[in-house]
Amino acid sequence: LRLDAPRREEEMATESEALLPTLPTAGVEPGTDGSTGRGSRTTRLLLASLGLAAILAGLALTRTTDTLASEGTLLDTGVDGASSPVLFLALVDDYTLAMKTRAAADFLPWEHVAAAHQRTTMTASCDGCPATDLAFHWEVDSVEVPPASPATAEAIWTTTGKHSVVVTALAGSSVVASESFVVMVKYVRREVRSLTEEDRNRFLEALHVVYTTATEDGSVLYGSRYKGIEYFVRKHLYGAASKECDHWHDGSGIMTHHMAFTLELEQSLQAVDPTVAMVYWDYSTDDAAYCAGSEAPNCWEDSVVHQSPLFSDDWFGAASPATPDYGLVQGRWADALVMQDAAAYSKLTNPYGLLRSPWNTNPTPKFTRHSRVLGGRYEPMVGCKTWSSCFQESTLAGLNNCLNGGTHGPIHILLGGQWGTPMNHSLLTDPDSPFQSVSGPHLLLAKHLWRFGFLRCPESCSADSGSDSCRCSCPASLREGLTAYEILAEKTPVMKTLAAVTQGAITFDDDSQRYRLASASSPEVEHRVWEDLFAALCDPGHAGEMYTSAAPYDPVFWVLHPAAERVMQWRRLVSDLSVRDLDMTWGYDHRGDASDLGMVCDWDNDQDMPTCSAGTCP
Ligand SMILES: [Cu+2]
Repeated sequence: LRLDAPRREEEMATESEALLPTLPTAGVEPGTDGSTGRGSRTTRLLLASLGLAAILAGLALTRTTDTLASEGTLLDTGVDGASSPVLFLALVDDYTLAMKTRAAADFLPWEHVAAAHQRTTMTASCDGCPATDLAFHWEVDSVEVPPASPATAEAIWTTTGKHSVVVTALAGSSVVASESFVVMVKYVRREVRSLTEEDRNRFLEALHVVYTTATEDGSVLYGSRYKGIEYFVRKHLYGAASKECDHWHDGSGIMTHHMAFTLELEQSLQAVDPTVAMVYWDYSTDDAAYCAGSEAPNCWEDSVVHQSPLFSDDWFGAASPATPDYGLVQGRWADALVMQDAAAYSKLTNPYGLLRSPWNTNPTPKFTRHSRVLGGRYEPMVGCKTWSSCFQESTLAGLNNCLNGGTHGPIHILLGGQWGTPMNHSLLTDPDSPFQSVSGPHLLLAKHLWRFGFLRCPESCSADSGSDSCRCSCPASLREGLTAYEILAEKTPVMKTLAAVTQGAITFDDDSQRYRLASASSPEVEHRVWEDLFAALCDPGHAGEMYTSAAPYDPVFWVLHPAAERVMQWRRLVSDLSVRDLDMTWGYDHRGDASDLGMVCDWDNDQDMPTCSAGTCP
């Protein structure tokens, strides 16, 4: 896991100074003073990697306001320590007030925590001070701050890291107590619905800039940490659409890759607008609100798509646009386009030169979404039940698996969808077909055939060629006499998944060591069905971006993964607090998920076909 090349300490400090203006002052947004930015970049990296921001935002704490204050460090006021009055400081902002939480919870190592760029009210109280004529004097990072009321003052910290607040209690003109407090300032990641409208808009506006301003132009405007969306999509394509295997999703890298990737985007957003932090989408809330917590298979299309505020025009746009190409044409993202003529920029493009998966032969330059998969509705909504099952995991390896296929994979499929295959749909989508359940993983299995070399996609298609002539297929010449059965069961592990998902329609016969079709009346019938199934898998058709290796083109991509990160960090904390153990041995439980190939295909030979062998994708 490497975010960028190691750099000298001075360079890092300079960069953080440029990006993170320092000098917090009460109630006033400070200018770019740049005096003490050192260390804040490191702090932010650490913060995000630990996921503490998400925890700050997400954990339900029930501290009440009477426990908000805490004691500071006594300064020498010349008063005898034994009878000295004691000062307390409490910090709240609009978010912590609304959540009825204290900014620092018991499991954080800092007594006082404030959110970066939030107007924070500091309240002083004194135990043992005279009750009459009491006033407080405030200093934030050595700068005097006027009081907002007799016992309060305000601050807006614009740099992360440690800051100082000195509170002095005065009775008339004499000092009765003075104490110094350390305040730790952090970016806080919050649930998209819990943000104020103003904060949500700032986040979405910064994200929109990333989608509509190329890296080259944006880095001039916003500095070197700015990256445009094409940078992120290419990176994700190189990881996930590599022909040898999926480096980002088929193993324990799933969480580390996506956490670092999300952090990189967050830093690009902060180059545009330093007040924003990453936002997460807790979709179990939608399952509770619109599916009654049932995780019902039809609820996505029937309810969530229409009712969730996520998919309003000024948030993330329609979840299933009713346009001919399923592209978004209205709302905030209407002008967000997939990069065209991308061959000079990326070694992976689709045949039209669009920066999307090579096997996704969709010619539209818009990013697309469809609420159905090959005409059917198969993936259930993910709710609290499924998240809770992840929480029960007792090993990090199990958690890595659960946070991959179980909880976040279905959302990619639900939002992206798949359509436009000319094949015999009824084999997969007919309610009476024993292969109905193959629709869901169809695309994943087609991708396996692509990696094994049986499925080929055109290198290029001209803009005026219709989509019927620009399709992937399994050329007969590459089969070299192999039957569909041999390809599915012996040359590739596809039949294993087919047997698993069809639940009894395909069985393995120990005597003959062959897969059998339970309903086949003769070997000829069985042979024909294998050929039909193979043919059905030989065209991925078109898929919405979220269901592809170009998924970052859909802005929802970015709010999906922090939800998994949050649960992982929560689970780790629960273990740290000795509430429930988690074996932190690094690893991944391979559980036969359809996307988990478990093999690596070597294309660096001089053959037409790759050499594939069992292995973990590096
Ligand atoms: Cu994902």
